[in-house]
Amino acid sequence: MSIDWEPISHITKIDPAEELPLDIECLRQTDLIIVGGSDGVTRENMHRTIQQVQEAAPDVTLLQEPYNLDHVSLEIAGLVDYISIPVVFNGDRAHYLEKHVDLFTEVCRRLEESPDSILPIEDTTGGQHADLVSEIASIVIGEGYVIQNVDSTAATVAGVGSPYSADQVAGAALATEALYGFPVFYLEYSGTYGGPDGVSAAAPYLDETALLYGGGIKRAAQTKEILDAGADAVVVGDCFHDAPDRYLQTIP
Ligand code: 1GP
Repeated sequence: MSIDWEPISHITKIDPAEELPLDIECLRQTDLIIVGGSDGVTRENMHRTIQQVQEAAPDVTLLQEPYNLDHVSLEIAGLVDYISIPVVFNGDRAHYLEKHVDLFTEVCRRLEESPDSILPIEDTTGGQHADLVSEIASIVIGEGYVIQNVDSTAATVAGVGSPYSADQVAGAALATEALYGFPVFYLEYSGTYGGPDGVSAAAPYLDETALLYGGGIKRAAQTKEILDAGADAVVVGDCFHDAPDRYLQTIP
């Protein structure tokens, strides 16, 4: 099964290291929820947050965005619909290629020990790797990711030195779909509103791949501006944690 992006225009990103608002039933009004963060996230706060969110909005598609393999467990994976892995194009090498080779090397190691030790996949095949691989591929999603706010924690953690130009954003978008085949391209301005220019640059180069914009969305007019520029969905993070009333206004 893959995500049907057609009805999805508003995504809420929840940081497990931050407090949840007192009332989180408003999450039933968003179209998709991502739980993840790059600072202060532990397996415990990840698990707790995912449990609370899943109970509050059981019908909303739920993605876990782990920062490293410590955040992945059978219990957590059993509560979410997908595990999404950011591939930060403008991050440093340690957070791009090496990180993913390390991550999947560890997945292979654990699968050799016991196929269901890390992901909720059923080994009904006596350890036929081809079937295990296809089950893993149905759970794990790759996200082509560009971080444009170099002052954000996400940029620091991923070793992002400078933002991409509009031409580079377009190239990264095209590579995401045409080369990597990831279902998501995520333009990330975490903590600051970046405006529609990057979205306008990327949108013509994406067809099957969903174009997500995140960063500084606090008003309905910003959601509209980003969607009008060609994004499939806006991602709202800080506003959900800091101002739940205003957050509701960001939902189209
Ligand atoms: C962060 O892109 C998301 O990963 C959302 O950004 O927190 O600024 O809303 P904000």
